[in-house]
Amino acid sequence: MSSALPRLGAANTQRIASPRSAGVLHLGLGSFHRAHQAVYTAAALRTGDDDWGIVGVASRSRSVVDAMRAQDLLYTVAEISPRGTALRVPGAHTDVFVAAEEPARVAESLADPAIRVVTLTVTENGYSYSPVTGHLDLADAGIVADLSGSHPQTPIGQLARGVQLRAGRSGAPLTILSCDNLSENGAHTERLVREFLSALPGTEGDEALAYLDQAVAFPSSMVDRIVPATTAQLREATAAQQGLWDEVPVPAEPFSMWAIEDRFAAGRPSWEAGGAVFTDEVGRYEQMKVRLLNGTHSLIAYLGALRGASLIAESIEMPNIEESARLILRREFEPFVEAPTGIDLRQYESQLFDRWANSALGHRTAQVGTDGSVKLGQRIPGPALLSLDRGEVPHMIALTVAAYLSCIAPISGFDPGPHARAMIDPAREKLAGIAASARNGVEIASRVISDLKLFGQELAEKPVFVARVGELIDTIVRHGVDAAIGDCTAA
Ligand code: CS2
Repeated sequence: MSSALPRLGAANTQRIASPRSAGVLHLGLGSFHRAHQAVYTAAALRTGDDDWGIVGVASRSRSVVDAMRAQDLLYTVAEISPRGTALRVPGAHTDVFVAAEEPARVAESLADPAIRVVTLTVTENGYSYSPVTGHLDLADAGIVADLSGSHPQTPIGQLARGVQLRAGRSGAPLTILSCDNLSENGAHTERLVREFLSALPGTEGDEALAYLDQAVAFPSSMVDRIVPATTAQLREATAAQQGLWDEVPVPAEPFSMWAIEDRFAAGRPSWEAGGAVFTDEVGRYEQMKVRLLNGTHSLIAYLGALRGASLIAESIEMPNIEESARLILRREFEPFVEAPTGIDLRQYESQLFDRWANSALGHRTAQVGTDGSVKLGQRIPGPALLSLDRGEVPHMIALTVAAYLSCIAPISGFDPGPHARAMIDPAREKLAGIAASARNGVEIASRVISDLKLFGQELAEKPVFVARVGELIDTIVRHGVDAAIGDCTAA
């Protein structure tokens, strides 16, 4: 029905920006990028710096690229709150393409001197690093292939190959800006690109490594906006509100934050026009966000999924999950977070509860629970170790890990329910194999945390933590998730 409406396009839409040319190459054309950096870039372009348009690269999927091409590169951001939905069309892109279809084009674009900033949103799982060591995973099939071939598929391979080409051509300065939820994401990305170049045979990577030393900056940034996956229902609602058919609208909460280290090698868009903060305190912003928001989000997702909640908003409405979220924040995260100047942590936390409770947004527990084997490694070991060093057991963090393992690697005979089964995880098969042969939760926890070192070497060596996780898995299996929550809230 709605597809009979005119298609969204340049002739029938008010857009925020109309770039003249591109200055940014973006890897990862997913919903998050389109509702976050693209909106800030549109605001920057609007100030008159119109040569900072974005070339957006999707890794494999055609759907967004095809739809954007059919819509003059436009799409709608639907800002959804219980009070209503506001629609905006950023219009920051000058081109989009699929890397897998035009394999040489990523490096070619990166080598184009007009491109001065490369941004990335490829998720925690897109960096091909080992959660155990934090280093590039040289055994990863994608990295092995990218090291030997010239058409890389992994983001790190793409960056490294593009940097090689740029180094050999113009050698023009460049900034590579990670926008993923990794702590110290700038330094992390730089290290992985360098490790890739160093792993190339002979002296093949040397010129690029010298170019990185001289002309490439990797600032860190903290990004924040809750962006669920698009649904058919959102397409219909957007069409009804707008009178135009948009195949790829993006849902987002009204809140948005971007804190960036102001260390750019060749200029940057004035993202502050969209509200971005340039600061020397990105580390504090990252820590605050990755622990308080993301760490607690994981707890809410896994506990909620086990209780049958499809949405984050449904989960946080359950009184014992809300209490768990309050306790993990107060006792296990907040003591180890230094607030950035001007931010009141209690106010930030109270805003988090409002954001999680945004029921109109439709953010799913399965989405937040996806990729836990990589995400939890960013969110949990740091604060868990700090508590343990003080002689305190971080019960709520242990509960998060126990709930995660119960969702992804359920012991035989335990059904974690449909929302847990819908979570995608690169380690699912390996963890399920461990669970299938384990006798109880204590054994699962010990094999995953201590032997496999899924959350790093240091946590692997904390038997008190491992035992607590194991005990909680057994409680979840024998007495249900509410009993495990009760056990931790009373602790
Ligand atoms: C979430 C994040 O999926 C997840 O793990 O915690 O995507 C979260 O919604 C964003 O980081 C918010 O900025």
